[in-house]
Amino acid sequence: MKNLKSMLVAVVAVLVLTAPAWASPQTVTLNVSGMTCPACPITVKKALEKVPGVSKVDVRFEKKQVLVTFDDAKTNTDALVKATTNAGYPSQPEKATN
Ligand SMILES: [Cu+2]
Repeated sequence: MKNLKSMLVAVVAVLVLTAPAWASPQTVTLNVSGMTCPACPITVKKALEKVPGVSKVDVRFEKKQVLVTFDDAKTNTDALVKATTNAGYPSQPEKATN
């Protein structure tokens, strides 16, 4: 019985120590200087929405910015930048996340 109890304690300790950080939604602002006409944001938005983990894309065309909300367990800022770049719109994160 004593062994079982200490084993349980050990298992719980391992779970606590190795549990992955819970996924939390992150928002990043991407500066997309190539959005020069009102049709551009549609392309950028579609490219970002295709990235797994992206839950919201909010284009601020007048500021040439895109606000992207994503699950940081599934994707990251680099992947978002790549997605817009591959669509023909290189972007830069306004500030680094994590
Ligand atoms: Cu355009």
